Amino acid sequence: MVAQQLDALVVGAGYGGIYALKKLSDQGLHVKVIDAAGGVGGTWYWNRYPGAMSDTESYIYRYSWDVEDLQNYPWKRHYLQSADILAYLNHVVDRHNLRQHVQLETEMKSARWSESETQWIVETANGDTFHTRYFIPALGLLSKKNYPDIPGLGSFNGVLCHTAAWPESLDLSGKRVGVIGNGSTGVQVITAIAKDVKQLLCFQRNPQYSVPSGDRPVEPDYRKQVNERYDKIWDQVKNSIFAFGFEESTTPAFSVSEDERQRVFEEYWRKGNGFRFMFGTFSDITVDEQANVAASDFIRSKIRTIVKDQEKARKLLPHERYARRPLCDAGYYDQFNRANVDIISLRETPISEITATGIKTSDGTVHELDVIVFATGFDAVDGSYTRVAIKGRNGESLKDRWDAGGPTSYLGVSVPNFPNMLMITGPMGPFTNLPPTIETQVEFIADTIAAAKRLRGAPEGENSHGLHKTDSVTGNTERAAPLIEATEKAEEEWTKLCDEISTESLFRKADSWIFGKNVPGKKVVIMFYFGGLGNYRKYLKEIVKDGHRGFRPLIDG
Ligand code: NA7
Repeated sequence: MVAQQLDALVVGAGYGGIYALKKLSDQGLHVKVIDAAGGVGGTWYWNRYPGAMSDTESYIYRYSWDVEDLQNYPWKRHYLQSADILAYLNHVVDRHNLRQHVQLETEMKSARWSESETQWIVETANGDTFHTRYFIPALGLLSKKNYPDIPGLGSFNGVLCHTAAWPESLDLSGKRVGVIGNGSTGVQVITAIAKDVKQLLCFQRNPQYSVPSGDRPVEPDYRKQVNERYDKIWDQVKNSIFAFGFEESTTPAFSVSEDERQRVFEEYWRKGNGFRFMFGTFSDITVDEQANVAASDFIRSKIRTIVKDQEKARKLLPHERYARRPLCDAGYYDQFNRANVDIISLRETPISEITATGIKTSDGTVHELDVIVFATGFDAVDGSYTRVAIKGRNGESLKDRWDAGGPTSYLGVSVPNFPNMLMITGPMGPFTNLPPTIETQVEFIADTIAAAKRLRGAPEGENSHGLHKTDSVTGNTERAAPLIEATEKAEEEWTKLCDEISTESLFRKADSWIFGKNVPGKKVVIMFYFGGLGNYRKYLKEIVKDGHRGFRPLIDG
């Protein structure tokens, strides 16, 4: 098959990939997006289980750059279901005439840097080869499924599925269903299917804290107010920490009276949203043990009140710190008041095996099931990258590099020895509502490419690395823009900064995917920048002002 020559190949057609395609095409680059999926949507294409919902409010779970579309595109509820998000992203692709540049059902198999050609050679499972100056992985944080290695997995005679590969035709009505896992996904799927199934058994290892989402229909007046304030809204979002559209609290939990503390918790419980409850109530829930206990106690008291069966309530009560990614739901705890829904504590009776007819726990019981749902999450962040063979200078493998030193990067964007590989949401990017961070990174990448391109005419000897490129398809040699590549020192300092910022965080003490603790054998390391989107954006601005500090020289001294 003939190799295709591109300026930029974007891998992944989610929020990041779609915007990168638009932005880089607008800059005059010849760009293509490939995706293994049969449609655009990225994470949302795959996660189509019942109840799949973004827990960022609708008005900011979208792009900020299409001002006209912001005013007109409809959203009916305060939160978007996966189908709404897919419809929105398809709408954006069509509205901006991008579909012609998206090649679906095309899985990247490998990407290799060619020093002689100064470009990337990307091969796909279909047998396509792309030669591209810029390689833009937009692979998502949550794309490689975590399928626990439970004995007997292959012996089950019923339907077995992971939430991130939901069979479209699966009808659960009248079925006996077991759900393993109760993170964000498990809580959503359990809440959505409980009313339809004959029996629902929830296999729970560690109970988590969930607060109401506050989802409800959008009133016309609310929409009008949002439309009128959109500029201010984005300004606030992009300068905040978590980019969730609320002001993060600056009040420590114990700087107010007990009555006031309870009043605030109650107010935020009623408003809804997990992030707002964790970070909008008080400033120190995730850094101060006493404040954390106060918030946990409040949620535990709610669980005790909602769940009528005290044995079920006992099993559902979280015992860890409230320090994982905060969850919210559309009535999760209420589902346990249904006679057909029960909770199995895997701390008391762990799964011993999966049998032909169901799940066997350590007490010898075989829980008979028709369907087993794995809501067991992802090999998150770096897992999206290390499952494909990505090789930089001198054939260095990204997987080997990250296996040895942890999944590091500069700014979540660039890795030394992987020139012109510019990641969207790579490891060490901001921990936030993602669309605004994705936009920030795409704009930074596009501006950096533009800056490099402006140097194409720089005199010989300056910024000399990679200044000549040979088009492997046409054979022509021409002056090329300098390569974009973080220095080892910059990566080291950024990693150190990310680590230092998270030192105080109680998140470090929880066994969640945020630090890679959910996958057995995975290195436990910081994988995010916890300094907030506002600070990240300031940092990027300063870097650009300093001539792309931390990158091998892009701008003349
Ligand atoms: P999560 O948050 O990683 O949750 C996975 C759940 O699966 C969690 O309850 C785990 O229990 C459970 N799990 C994982 N492995 C096992 C085994 N071997 N046995 C029993 N239970 C297991 O993934 P989600 O998909 O819910 O959410 C990921 C992100 O997607 C979320 O944060 C949002 O950003 C969207 P554990 O608690 O570890 O004991």
